[in-house]
Amino acid sequence: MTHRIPPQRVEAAARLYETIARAGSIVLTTHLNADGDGAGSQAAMASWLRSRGQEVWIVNPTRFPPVFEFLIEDADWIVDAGDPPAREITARADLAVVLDTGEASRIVRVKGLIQHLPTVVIDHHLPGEGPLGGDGLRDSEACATGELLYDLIQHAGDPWTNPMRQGVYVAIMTDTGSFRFSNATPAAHRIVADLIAGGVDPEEMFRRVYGSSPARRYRLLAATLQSLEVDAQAGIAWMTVPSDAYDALDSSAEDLDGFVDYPRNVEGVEVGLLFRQAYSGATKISFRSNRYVDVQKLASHFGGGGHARASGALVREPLDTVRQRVIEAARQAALSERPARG
Ligand SMILES: [Mn+2]
Repeated sequence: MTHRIPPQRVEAAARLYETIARAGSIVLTTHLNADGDGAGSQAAMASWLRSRGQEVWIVNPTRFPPVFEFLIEDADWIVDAGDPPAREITARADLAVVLDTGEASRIVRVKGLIQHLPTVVIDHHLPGEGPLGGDGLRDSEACATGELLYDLIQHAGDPWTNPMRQGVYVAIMTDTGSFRFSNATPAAHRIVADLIAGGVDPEEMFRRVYGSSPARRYRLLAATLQSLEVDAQAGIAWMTVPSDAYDALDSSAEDLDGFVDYPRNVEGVEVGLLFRQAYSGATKISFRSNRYVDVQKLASHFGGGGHARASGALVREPLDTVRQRVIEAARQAALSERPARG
């Protein structure tokens, strides 16, 4: 049983493919602090388009995460948005493809670089408040952006190479929490089965992504776990990343990957929250839920968004003032959305 493009995506995939096929030079971008889905999808898409003889560049708002660099066939394809070549490349490109977000606010400084270009979006997030225009392939039913990219490449009928398979595999592996979350759908497993049959080594992918954390990540986790608080009555738990430890350890955003799962996984907890000071005067919040609270809705009250079980927000207010309001909103949501027993 192989995966087939869901009927609701066929038309969009066909249109998007026509647009992409016409472009000689293409810029790929994703949201700030690229995760495995954003970075893996970019890696796969870059390999795919290069194999077709098209010119492709990856220009992200923040540094391409080193942990996913092994997925990129040629390091020269990555161009820093702040460097002069980014300006030249985007000036003469024909098309911009935004992956794993549809929000202008999440590609920050890349927005200015690509605003003169026709832009398409490949994304599986629910639409937020500042959607990017343009055609594309958007479906919040997809487990990951990598699933949509798989469909697009299948539609194109081009041969799969190993770098293409590995990028899509890592996209799906990371966004499904290594096939544990509710988005580990039959489609996700069918696609991954196909990728493994094609030569992807699951053990190697897992080790390269999760089995090579710098020691500072665990030291920061130890410091952050000290702050764990639980409201057992409401079923919420939260932690705060200590800024002093973050700075002292010379940490980066990718070190925090998975931290929010600790409060979420506390027995009896429905909503897990992670707070951190993003830069002076701004607070980053990660929201997770287990069964019934829609954290996309919760995050949208704070200008954020994402998915029903995993969302995020960046609030331009100091940590101490925003934290209490978020905890209170989460408490209300957990209590009011709790299903009646019976
Ligand atoms: Mn994603």
